[in-house]
Amino acid sequence: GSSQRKRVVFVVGGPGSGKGTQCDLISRDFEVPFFSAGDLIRKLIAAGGPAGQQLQEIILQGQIIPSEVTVGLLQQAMSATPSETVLIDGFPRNAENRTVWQSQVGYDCELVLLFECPEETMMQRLRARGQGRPDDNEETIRKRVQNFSAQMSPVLEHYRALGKVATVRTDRPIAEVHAELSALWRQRFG
Ligand code: UP5
Ligand code: MG
Repeated sequence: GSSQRKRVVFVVGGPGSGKGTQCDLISRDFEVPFFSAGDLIRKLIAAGGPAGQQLQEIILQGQIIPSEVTVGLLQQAMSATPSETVLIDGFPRNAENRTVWQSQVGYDCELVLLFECPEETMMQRLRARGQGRPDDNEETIRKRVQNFSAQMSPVLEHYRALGKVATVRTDRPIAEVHAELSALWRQRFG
């Protein structure tokens, strides 16, 4: 049923660290569905309405939208897939995200894949991306990077204490990062 417990893998890392790119590849190779919190939020905004406008303003400030909204979107997406394992890209972003997930979903993730990338590299990638995301402007990019480093530490501390964090350096060619992630995935999940 929809409340079936799943094996959840969180993929976290700064903006432009390569989360979407690598989740696509893992999803393809291991046939595991992935849900991007950011994509789900952008779809909700695109659907229109005053609530969407408020969310868009938060995103343009590089801030994190209310946890209940994001967790609701992720729950909805997860309940629609029969897969036992799911990848979640770009969540949690702060301590409150994590605790709301825990109370709303009722169980924690199994693994956190942390993408480590120098800030300057991430910013260069986002400047160069030019796929028309409204938050890819210089001012918002800077705020996204700042908020990531300011707000993720308690989340990572929590998961490190549980031995759930696997760190991957992502300032390398896409194929190299993917090879390392694939090996890690095979080792963990067969
Ligand atoms: N690229 C990727 N890998 C590369 C490599 N190894 N070498 C060279 N280039 C590489 O990659 C970014 C760019 O770099 C691309 O052009 C890619 O080709 C290239 P991508 O894979 O898109 O990186 P990703 O980490 O996914 O970057 P993204 O911009 O999506 O990260 P964000 O974390 O900023 O975006 P997200 O969509 O997750 O969130 C957006 C906003 O939504 C947040 O700022 C926040 O306001 C809001 N949000 C919430 O409030 N709550 C949430 O739970 C989630 C989001
Ligand atoms: Mg992304």
